Amino acid sequence: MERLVRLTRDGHLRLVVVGLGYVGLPTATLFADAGFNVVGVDIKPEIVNAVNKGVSPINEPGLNELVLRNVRAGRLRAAAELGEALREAGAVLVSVQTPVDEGRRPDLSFLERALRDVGVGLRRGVLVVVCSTVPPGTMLGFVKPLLESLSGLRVEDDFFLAYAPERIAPGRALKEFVENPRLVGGVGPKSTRLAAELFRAVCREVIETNAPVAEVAKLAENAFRDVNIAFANLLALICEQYGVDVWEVIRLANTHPRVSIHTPGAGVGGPCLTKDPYLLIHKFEFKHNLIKVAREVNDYMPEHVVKLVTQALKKVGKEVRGSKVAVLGTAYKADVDDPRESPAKPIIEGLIKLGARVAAYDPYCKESFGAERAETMREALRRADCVVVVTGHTVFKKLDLQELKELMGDNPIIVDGRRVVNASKAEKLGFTYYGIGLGRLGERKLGYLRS
Ligand code: SAJ
Repeated sequence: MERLVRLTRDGHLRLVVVGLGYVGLPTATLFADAGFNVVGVDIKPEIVNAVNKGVSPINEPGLNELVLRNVRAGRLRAAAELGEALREAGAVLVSVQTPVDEGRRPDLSFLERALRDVGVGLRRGVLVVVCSTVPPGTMLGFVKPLLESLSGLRVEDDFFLAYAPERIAPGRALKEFVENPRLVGGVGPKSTRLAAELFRAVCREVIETNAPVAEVAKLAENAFRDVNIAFANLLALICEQYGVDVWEVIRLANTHPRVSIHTPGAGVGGPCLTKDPYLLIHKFEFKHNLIKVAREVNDYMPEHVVKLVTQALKKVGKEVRGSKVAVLGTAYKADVDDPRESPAKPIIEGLIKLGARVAAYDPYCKESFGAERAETMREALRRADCVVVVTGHTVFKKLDLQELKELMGDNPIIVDGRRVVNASKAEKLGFTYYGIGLGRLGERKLGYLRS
């Protein structure tokens, strides 16, 4: 044990990272950059080939340079199979996806597959760390017995096992990996100590706990954020009904020292917030399940955007069927290229289903979810009846309304899912403007005050 701690501290431990996705590749690369010899394993040959050429297959600021530097220095390489790398490894970090299935139940098949490979080749003294987000009870109830039965070894006596959930947001992954405190929960004290030592090599702060607590804490973070966004979205719907601007309401409410309301929008996307709340509650039976309702509120927002488009077109005497709708943004959040679980998908599909001709433009993301993909913003906007802002990319905050007006068709409409457009300026220029949390600008519905 002490020898392992020393090896870890000195960066002499050989590492294997299983899964080279949005989390695994930054993990492998940052450990390589800290001086460890790292082999990243992925079942996708295109990922393995790219990494071995020194190229990052994902678009994460700073990652490409870091991959190239460490591949060139011989500290980082990728492999399609675990076999040989595992024989030399002192620690294995598992970072594969843990999605939910159609019934929103955890799908641990990717994790199981990775762990089976690890389990059959596991040697004495090796540290296994699960970084994937997992449902409560997974480490003790699933991972530990699986590895013990496949290897014939006993945890804490023969090998070490810990849970160290990732907490990095795409777009800021490298910085957050280093700067965000890392939770490390072993299945026993030796495992916790060894895993904490390993992460101290890269992370500024490591917080030691146990695996069951770390499992729930990780899920609590994302469920907390999802519930908060749902509150903001619900408030937006309430404000639309009363004809007041939710942004103004939030700005004022947030001047209270104990209030900090999140930002409402066209929907909540990404691979984490859309499923982690379900991982947290999948075995929790409770009639008043706030976390589940919050998910439903957030999932409703794309449908609401489609309703606003329909309403706006009707207002100017047009039908959705046959109208051209330009969707700005297919990435799941601002300034990233990642389309996973993006609210743009249900919005585009909903509009197509109603017969709209949909053109999608995103400066970073290639996905168009069945819409016609426009290469330029001008192409998307040309003779469009309605433009819908779905993703809050910084470039969309600088839309030239005059140019928009010239490009679009008669009676142009803006449906602003991220409130990036100056509403009164748009109305002055002759747009019909609808915004999330505002509804139709100028349409004040304060009748309730008189009743
Ligand atoms: N969103 C809103 N309103 C807001 C904030 C976000 O509508 O006020 C939307 C975004 O547009 C996006 C979605 O929510 O569609 C999710 O974006 P996000 O920035 O909240 O989170 P992710 O999914 O990129 O990353 C989250 C982060 N978790 C927390 O902030 C608690 C990140 O730290 C985690 O590492 C990541 O999940 C993960 O992998 O679990």
